[in-house]
Amino acid sequence: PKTIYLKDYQAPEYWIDETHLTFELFEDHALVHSRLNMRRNEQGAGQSLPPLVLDGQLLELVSVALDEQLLQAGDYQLDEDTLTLQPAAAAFVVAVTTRIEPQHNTALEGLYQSGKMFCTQCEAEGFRKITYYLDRPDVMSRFTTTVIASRDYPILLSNGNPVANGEEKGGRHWVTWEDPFPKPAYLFALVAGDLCLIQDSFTTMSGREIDLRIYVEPENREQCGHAMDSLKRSMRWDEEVYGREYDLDIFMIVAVNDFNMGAMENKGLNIFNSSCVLAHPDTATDLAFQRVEAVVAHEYFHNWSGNRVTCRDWFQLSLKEGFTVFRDSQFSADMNSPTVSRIEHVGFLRANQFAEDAGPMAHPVRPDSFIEISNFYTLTVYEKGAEVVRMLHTLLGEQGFRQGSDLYFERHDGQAVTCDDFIKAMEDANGADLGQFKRWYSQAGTPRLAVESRYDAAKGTFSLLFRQSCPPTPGQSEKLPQVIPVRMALLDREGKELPLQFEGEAAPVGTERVLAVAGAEQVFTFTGLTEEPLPSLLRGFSAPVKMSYPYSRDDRVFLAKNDPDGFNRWEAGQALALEMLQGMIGIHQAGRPLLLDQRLRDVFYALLTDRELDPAMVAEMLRLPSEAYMVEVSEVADVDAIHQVREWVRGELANTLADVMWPLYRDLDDGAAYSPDAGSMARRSLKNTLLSYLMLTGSQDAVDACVRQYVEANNMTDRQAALVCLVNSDFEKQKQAALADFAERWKDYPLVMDQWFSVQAACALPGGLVRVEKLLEHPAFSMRNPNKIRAVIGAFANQNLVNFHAADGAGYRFLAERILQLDPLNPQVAARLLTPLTRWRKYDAARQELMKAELARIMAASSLSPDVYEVVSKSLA
Ligand code: B3K
Ligand code: ZN
Repeated sequence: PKTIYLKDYQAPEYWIDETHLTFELFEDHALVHSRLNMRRNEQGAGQSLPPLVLDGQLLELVSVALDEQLLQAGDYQLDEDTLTLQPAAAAFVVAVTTRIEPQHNTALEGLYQSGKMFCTQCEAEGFRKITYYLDRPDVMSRFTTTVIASRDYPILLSNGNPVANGEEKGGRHWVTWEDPFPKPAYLFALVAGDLCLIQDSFTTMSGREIDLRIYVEPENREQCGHAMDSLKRSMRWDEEVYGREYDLDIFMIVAVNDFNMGAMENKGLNIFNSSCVLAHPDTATDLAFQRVEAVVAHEYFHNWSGNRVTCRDWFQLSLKEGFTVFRDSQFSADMNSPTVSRIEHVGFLRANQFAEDAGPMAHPVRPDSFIEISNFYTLTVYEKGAEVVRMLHTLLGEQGFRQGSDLYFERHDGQAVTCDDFIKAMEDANGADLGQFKRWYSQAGTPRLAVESRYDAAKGTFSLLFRQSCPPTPGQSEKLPQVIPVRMALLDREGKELPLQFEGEAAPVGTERVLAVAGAEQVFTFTGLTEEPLPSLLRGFSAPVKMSYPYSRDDRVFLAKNDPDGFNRWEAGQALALEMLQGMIGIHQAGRPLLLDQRLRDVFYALLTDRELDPAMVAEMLRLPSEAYMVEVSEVADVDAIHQVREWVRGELANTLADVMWPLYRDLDDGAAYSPDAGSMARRSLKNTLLSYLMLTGSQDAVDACVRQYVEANNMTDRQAALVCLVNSDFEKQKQAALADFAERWKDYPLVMDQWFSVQAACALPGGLVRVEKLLEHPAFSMRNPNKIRAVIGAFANQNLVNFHAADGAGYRFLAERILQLDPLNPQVAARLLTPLTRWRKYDAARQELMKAELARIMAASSLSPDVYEVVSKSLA
């Protein structure tokens, strides 16, 4: 496999002005006829015409013609990944027919069959599995697509608007679609199937009426309301917040069961994993509802940040992904509680992206090189990329950021551009210099920010001293300082924010500031302080860094109770719990008895007894730091100790606070009719958090309440929460009854069965591997369906840390075997499953050896995909 470098980028030799495609779909194959109107790229053109090198993979070439002349074998060159022709003029027409077999496409890239429907997935380089093409994002073309299929596929879709249709002999029919917007091939889409339509409409800000369509298999008809509603809210939001209006007359979403990721933003025809479209209170949890809302918004927002303005090359992926994740997180914050939504994002980022940054696959937001681009749809490109855009928003302010995004869209509409172009628009619109800020795109690794303070009572000054550094990552041993925005306030003894006045300022300005820390060391001094303040730093997690400040435990307790900034209240509670847990892990490892610091219990008591607080926020604060995050912050992670100590603390809290938890649980468990609004979701969230604590008391009352909640629930959130508690308990009889009932009730609902699988695969009780191997035998499991693989194998390897990391290495061996089995079928999903094995440096010497041995075993297998090869070889390097 070959490494591709950003520094080698060259503009294409040819453009494709028009792309005419005709698909003939049959039961055992498909014929793809393309007609490409091509033109030499004049930029840098010399005298002679260079050869035209088209990308193509796994294609059977049927015929190729140049300017209507059929070519003979000697007239072109055919290699494994390319078709090379020699044009004779600067403008010409290429016509190619290829034969493909969507029925046998298990990689789910290109044109494939999912159940009984045909669909496509082209990003990043899937279009070359459909026909020979210049499959790169900077080649943008106007597409006209005709789909011909049997009447068994009544719905035939592609990008743009339908312009013609008709009948053919033999019960076949056709539809022609025309997309007026030039686009790269990765945004091409086609769907054929027997689908039912859910239709609605949206009037844009300029008064245009858009036809909104969701296509699903008939049995899912009742589960589309939430996606449609989310779509309409996204469209309105993008108009209001970014001034972006939808451009085509139709917007379509299609749900498919077999899909490698969440969804895909194809122009005018988004194709979704059914898990990100379908949602009904009986079958989907509140979290699933929120995910549908976020993914629908994300794909819709791509219409501007991705489609109208796209990427020049795949190294720029974060240009569209980081920006679009930022946009969808702003949207989710506006639709739900902003603080809780930020807490969830940050928790996810710190447990997962920080681990990626610390591992062998660490790479900058804009990578310098890759072997397989599919491996770079990462948390770094998406989530850290979104944090980088968020920092720009923080530094430039709401208005400055909007001016920058307006300029970006206006300047680059219809173009394929780079991250530098994005930054340039932000600079030009604000008269700002973001030269140093741009290091966020080129340097990998999570920066450390060590903060100290000094109070001078005589002068009334308070100084904050910042020191930043960033650990080495593969290929980058030295790092330069980055611009780190620190949103902060100073609090007095009551927790009130003090007026902020820098040394040299005439008067205080506001009570919250953003400090732009740019140097390796930098001091900020505030004046006019008559007592020593307590700083509230990095509010809202204003930069993706690991910050430290020498807070005492009492400071943290104070902040957890009093910081006016909700995010930092949560953060203080988490830091307090984390510090205690880490101390106790040492004690546990030394074989000494555990004792709980009463200050954590006191914070919990305050949360449980203050009925004024937002229940969603209380639920977040009652949650201890996740095991994954505790692994991430460990020098050497002892997963058994992490699990045992964390569960012990949860048990202690439950036992000593059961008296206040019970009345609150009963209050919240009020039998109210189901409602999907944010307030009701918040109450369910707190209720179910309490249930999971109460179950740890092991009392009969608790298991009775849990069983009753399971049986009487009028929604999936409550039912699934009760199931999770039972599965993780020792109440064998009740557990088996609930599992059996659940499977019987939902056996015809694949997405609900995914939940049934993952609840069990993630269960930390002993014997996890045996249970998981049994799940693989279940008739509802399939190695061909990515959702099932994630629900069983993914949940086991990523969430079930004690069982996956069993000391005998059986969990590692199991995962390696599944990866080797999956790689020939679906390399993208196989490569993703490797993630937990890439983290071997986090564990003790014995486990490191076992994990590396499995990686080496995979490496030794013959004919690995480039996807798996890249991750394994980099992990062993
Ligand atoms: N842009 C797609 C990702 C495609 C990944 C293919 N390997 C989904 C999204 O980010 O919206
Ligand atoms: Zn995206």
